[in-house]
Amino acid sequence: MSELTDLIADLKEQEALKLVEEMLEAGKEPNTILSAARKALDVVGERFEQKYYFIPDLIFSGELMAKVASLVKPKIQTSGNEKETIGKFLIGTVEGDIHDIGKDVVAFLMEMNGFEVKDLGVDVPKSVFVNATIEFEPDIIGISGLLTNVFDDIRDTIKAIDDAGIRKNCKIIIGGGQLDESVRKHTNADSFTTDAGIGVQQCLEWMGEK
Ligand code: B12
Repeated sequence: MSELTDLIADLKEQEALKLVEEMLEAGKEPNTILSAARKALDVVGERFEQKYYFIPDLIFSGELMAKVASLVKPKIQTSGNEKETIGKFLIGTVEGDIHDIGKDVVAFLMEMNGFEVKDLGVDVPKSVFVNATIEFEPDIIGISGLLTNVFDDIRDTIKAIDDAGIRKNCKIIIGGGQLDESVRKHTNADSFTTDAGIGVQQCLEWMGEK
């Protein structure tokens, strides 16, 4: 594990944020920093499962991750904000799930890569996804879900979009740390990812195909 991963996993806020600033000053890639931070949150999750960390620690780690992301974002902004809009991206965290840090990272990166983004927030009912799809007419819909017990809600959301007859003009990508190909199949999404950068590449590819 990197030093940054260790510091965040141990919830050492001041030291972690100082190190992020130093890494940015030294020219470290923003994505390297974000992925080291994400690894740390996996460790936090494991410690939570082992009952070594508790809910307040999860909350604290989430806040720390959000602070890291806000330090890193301006560096990403300077490297690609002059592009024209290349498509519309609708995103939200599925009903039953309130995790939003990963979703916010994706929304930000998509915007930086030229997408017009509409963010529906967290705990989004399927009817809200359907109505927003009708109104916003996205090229791509992103659904975030981190809890294994919301996989059926993701499937139901995608089914509702299908049933409304509005899926033919858009692709659907799902994202979250617990996802894999079997969940993609179960939910009938077009693609899945556990990594925002890969998700953005997939979306850019889709826009190239259009
Ligand atoms: C922080 C945290 C919280 C915070 C969330 C704060 C917030 N504002 O989001 C709080 C304290 C609220 C929380 C609550 C809970 N949590 Co929680 N939480 C986490 C933790 C530690 C980190 C999540 C995180 O932000 N990661 C960092 C981000 C950047 O990573 P990410 O979300 O995976 O996103 C990346 C990719 O997945 C991808 N991505 C994500 N979404 C999307 C969407 C699209 C379209 C795309 C393209 C890509 C993409 O891009 C991101 C960047 O690369 C995880 C552990 C983990 N390893 O994920 C547990 C974890 C997700 N939580 C867990 C649990 C159990 C809960 C609770 C049920 C606990 C409880 N008993 O109350 C509640 C559920 C509340 C609810 N209804 O949603 C479990 C889920 C286990 C499971 N199998 O379902 C985990 C895995 C911890 C664990 N190992 O036990 N949690």
